[in-house]
Amino acid sequence: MSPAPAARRLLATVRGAIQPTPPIWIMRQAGRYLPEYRELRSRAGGFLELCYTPDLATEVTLQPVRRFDLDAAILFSDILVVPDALGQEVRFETGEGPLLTPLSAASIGALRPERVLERLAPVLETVRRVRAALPDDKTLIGFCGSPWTVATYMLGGRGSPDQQAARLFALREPEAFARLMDILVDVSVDYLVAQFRAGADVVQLFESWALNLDETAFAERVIEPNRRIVAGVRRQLPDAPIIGFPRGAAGMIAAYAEATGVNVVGLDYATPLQFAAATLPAGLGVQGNLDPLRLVVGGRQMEERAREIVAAFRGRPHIFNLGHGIVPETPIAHVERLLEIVRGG
Ligand code: 1CP
Repeated sequence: MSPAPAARRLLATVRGAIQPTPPIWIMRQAGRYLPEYRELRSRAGGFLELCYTPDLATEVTLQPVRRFDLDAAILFSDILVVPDALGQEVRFETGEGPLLTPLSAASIGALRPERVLERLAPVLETVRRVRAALPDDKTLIGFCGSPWTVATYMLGGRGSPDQQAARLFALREPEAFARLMDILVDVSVDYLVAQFRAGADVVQLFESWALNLDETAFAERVIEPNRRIVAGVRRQLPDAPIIGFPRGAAGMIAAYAEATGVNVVGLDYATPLQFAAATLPAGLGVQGNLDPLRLVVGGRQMEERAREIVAAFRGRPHIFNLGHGIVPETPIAHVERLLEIVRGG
């Protein structure tokens, strides 16, 4: 883990500082809305090759920070490099999103957790190169997918609106499911510790599919595995700063924050501001939560809501962000305007 110069505003906020204006990064900030990303992507071959080529992945990580002077870089990679490194077949088809050969109870035993760090060595090399190239005042965010979210792809074979394949598997095959979650918890701990050691300042746990779960399932599949990851990382790196993003946690958000011990909880855009302010403990940091489509439309629809979000979280550690990933149609000028607003314009 790098030292924490006071000048790394975003890192200081994760550690509990309250800033005059919130630091900002943008979920999925490196991506197809940027012409420089599209240009490099067209030369790179496949998406996984891009993730596993440190030169190119470093360049793509730095692009949005350079263009917008954001407060943080986020490692350019994907949550599905972990199943790929475990030996499951993962493909990214243009326009289709990720496609995996779905696991069965029997094929879980064929996963190869002992090889994960070796296979993810190029990603860790990207972390080192980004940290070396990044200005000292910028925070570097590493990440992994949380076990339930990664498992929904491993079991369903693709993203799905209701995660039905994984939800049925977890109920029908509780032992095999628990084995899969144990594997994902263990490799995630090792992978995140390795990212910190390579130069990440903060890591984010992406639980993008925390929705559609009853409270029992949420406690077992979301809270408990994320808690184990946070505890496992901190056994090796006691003060490791961690952001948790349980998208769709709704009424379970305070329970998630308390039980996992994350420093900052990421709020999706459906989370009401006053509900978050009232239910989350006073000193806990929050991140979010502008609807990405307001950034597509811009103008009053974006500006008024952005100001409401800033106002609602004044007085607690707050990192400004979208409430989910930026979409490819987003005009660059709207991102520039959002930064002016968040920085007091
Ligand atoms: O061809 C392309 O350019 C592919 C588009 C793309 C990109 C740019 C994918 C495929 N992944 C990424 C990069 C990525 N993914 C980052 C890079 C860093 C940054 O933010 O700039 C990160 C953090 C992710 C994380 C990720 N991947 C999540 C969690 C965040 C979220 O949006 O909920 C998820 C769910 C994925 C899976 C995935 N990978 C790619 C796509 C299109 C998807 C979503 C598929 C689906 O809807 O199910």
